[in-house]
Amino acid sequence: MAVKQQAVHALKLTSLLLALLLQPWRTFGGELTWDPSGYVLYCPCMGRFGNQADHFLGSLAFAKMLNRTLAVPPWIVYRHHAPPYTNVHVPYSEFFQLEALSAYHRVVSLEDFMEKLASKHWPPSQRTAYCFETAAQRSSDKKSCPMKVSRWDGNPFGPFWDHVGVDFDASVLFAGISFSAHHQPQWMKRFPPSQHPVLALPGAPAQFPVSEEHVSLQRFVVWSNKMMEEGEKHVASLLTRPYVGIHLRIGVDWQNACKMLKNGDAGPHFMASPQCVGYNRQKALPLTMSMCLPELGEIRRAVKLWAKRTSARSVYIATDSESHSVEIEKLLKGKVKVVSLKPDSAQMDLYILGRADHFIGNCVSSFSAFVKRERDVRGLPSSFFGMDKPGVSNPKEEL
Ligand SMILES: Nc1nc2c(ncn2[C@@H]2O[C@H](COP(=O)(O)OP(=O)(O)O)[C@@H](O)[C@H]2O)c(=O)[nH]1
Ligand SMILES: *[C@@H]1O[C@H](CO)[C@@H](O)[C@H](O)[C@H]1NC(C)=O
Ligand SMILES: [Mg+2]
Repeated sequence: MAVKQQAVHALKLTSLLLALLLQPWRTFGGELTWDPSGYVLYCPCMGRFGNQADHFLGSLAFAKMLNRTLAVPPWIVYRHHAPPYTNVHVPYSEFFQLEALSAYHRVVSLEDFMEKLASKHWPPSQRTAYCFETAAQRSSDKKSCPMKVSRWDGNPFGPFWDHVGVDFDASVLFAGISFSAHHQPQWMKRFPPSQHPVLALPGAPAQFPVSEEHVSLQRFVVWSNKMMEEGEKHVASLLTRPYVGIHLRIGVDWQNACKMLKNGDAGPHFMASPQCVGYNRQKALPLTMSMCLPELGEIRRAVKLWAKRTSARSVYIATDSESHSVEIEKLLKGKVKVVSLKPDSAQMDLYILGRADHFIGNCVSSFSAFVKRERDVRGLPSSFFGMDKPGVSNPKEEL
């Protein structure tokens, strides 16, 4: 035990040292120095956690492509149904290790950027926003980037920049350029860091869902020690291995979303679905209703199959609404412990699903996609409702 702990310590120390060495602009006192290659700032203003995480991976790649330090934004958590009934801005490092990102590229938390660098190097009155001409169409003068307003009511844009303490003084518009690697030279030419040190954007410089080439960046997203400790405590006290983790994305908003598929208004590429039907549009597998919105019958079928295949001793249910735990318990004849924690923070569900011996996710959900990517990094098996083998259609039952 002591030896193991020492090893863990040594590992932590090594990674800390590595992180420090990989950040030459960060002195050993922890003081930040200005990066002459510039910064990328953005608001994770689209969607909830899963969407923000997809966007984060693309933004990380974008910053690296431009050789700019990424100012890592806090996560926006919407708390409209529980106190404090407003958006909460949770620092990246609450959930994940900021240092672990440094193995890929230079980062600083947006909070540190503001606190330690902005007053000197990006002072008020010199804060320029950058956006697509089309985005500026949303503003009243059609020439300003919509940093704090949106078509709707300004949420989450305004609260985000207010939280960070930023007002924008000017806008630079662009067009005919995209965030893909293809346009790297244009970005460098158009926005040299000497003249445009801080590229502050209204949204993530990335695609949703995450593009295929950036999926593997998930390996740099490492849970914080606090999350790991708490998560392991839950796993140890609630669950017996092997356990199957399932993600039920079945709430009202999802039922409405999946109606688009039912009505034929959505093709096989629908939200996070490339993760299971394949990224190639021409070759994409069919996306069935039971993959989008599994009915109780499909939930039972898949849980029974994987509980049997893995000789599961427990099942962990993460859900956006109902857990169906009574039905699942009955299905497994009381021999398998069925647990649904319904944690206050959705990230705890993600953690526990990530550590399961088998995971059954929802192909269309970016919340499930986070878990799937993390498990792929660790070589752990996953399947989806309606698709037992990722990338292979189930034998026909419906369409
Ligand atoms: N705790 C918990 N929250 C969930 C679960 N499924 C969905 N949610 C909530 O619903 C949100 C869904 O939005 P998002 O993360 O963008 O994923 P997507 O809409 O499924 O692609 C999550 O961020 C959570 O806040 C779940 O299994 N457990
Ligand atoms: C990238 O940025 C770093 C940090 O500012 C700098 O040292 C390095 O020379 C830059 N690389 C290139 C190719 O410009
Ligand atoms: Mg969503």
